[in-house]
Amino acid sequence: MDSSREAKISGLGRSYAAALLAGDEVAAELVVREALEADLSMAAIDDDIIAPALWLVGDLWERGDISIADEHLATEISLRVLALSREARRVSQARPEHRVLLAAPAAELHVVALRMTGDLLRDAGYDVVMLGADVPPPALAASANRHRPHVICMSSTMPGGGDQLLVAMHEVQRSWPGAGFVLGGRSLTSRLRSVPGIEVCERVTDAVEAVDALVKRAASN
Ligand code: B12
Repeated sequence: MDSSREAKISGLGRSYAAALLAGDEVAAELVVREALEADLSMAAIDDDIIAPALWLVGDLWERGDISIADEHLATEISLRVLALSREARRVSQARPEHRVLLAAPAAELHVVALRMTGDLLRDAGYDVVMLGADVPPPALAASANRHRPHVICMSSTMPGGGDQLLVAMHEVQRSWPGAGFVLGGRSLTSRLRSVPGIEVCERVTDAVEAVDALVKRAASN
């Protein structure tokens, strides 16, 4: 193993042990999420991060430095983190099987946020189809019918763009009703925020989570 990877794992291991000793489940979960993002396998997380932290907890308990309740809490946190990280792994492994189509509606030329979103989704493993700026509703509907995306992301900046999005989504639903929608941009109105099957994002950072949520919801229907 190269030394930077080794240093990364031992740093994560120390942070995970500290989280267990502090009884901080959220911090423990964040460490494991960071490990997953660093592409560590579940086996490496189990063997090199979680197990050593629990061994340390056991040693401290034996020496009387922490109580049996502290040891139980550390174990409970680890069991919960294991379940959550396996679910996160399952979701990320399923992403390449899901297609996301991205487009800006008719007359909309602002596409920087849309491109950022496409890159983030691609990096997260989704199969991305980028249509870009100024896509009229019939063309978007035809493309959705052809590419059969699970989710369509759209961005709208110009005034009146919210209505353009509603027209576009309506047209898509007639030819490809299976898609969920993730929307962003400064022209979005509160009307759009309350429509079921639509996720509205303030920031591109929220896109992967929003797409994951729609994919998960579709799978459970
Ligand atoms: C670059 C730019 C352009 C470029 C766009 C090039 C391109 N390829 O995208 C060009 C030159 C084409 C352009 C044209 C125009 N523009 Co312009 N443009 C801008 C500028 C400077 C930056 C926009 C940008 O890229 N921002 C960066 C991105 C990352 O941020 P964002 O879009 O705000 O997105 C954030 C969130 O909303 C969210 N988000 C947005 N979309 C999505 C989508 C998803 C799926 C998700 C998850 C999240 C998400 O995530 C981002 C943050 O993380 C803005 C200034 C500004 N204040 O925004 C003006 C601005 C948007 N433009 C403006 C105007 C007026 C115009 C023109 C009418 C100018 C003209 N007279 O021709 C035309 C209209 C073109 C059209 N029909 O669309 C106004 C809009 C005012 C308004 N809303 O009423 C602005 C605000 C400038 C201003 N202060 O007047 N523009």
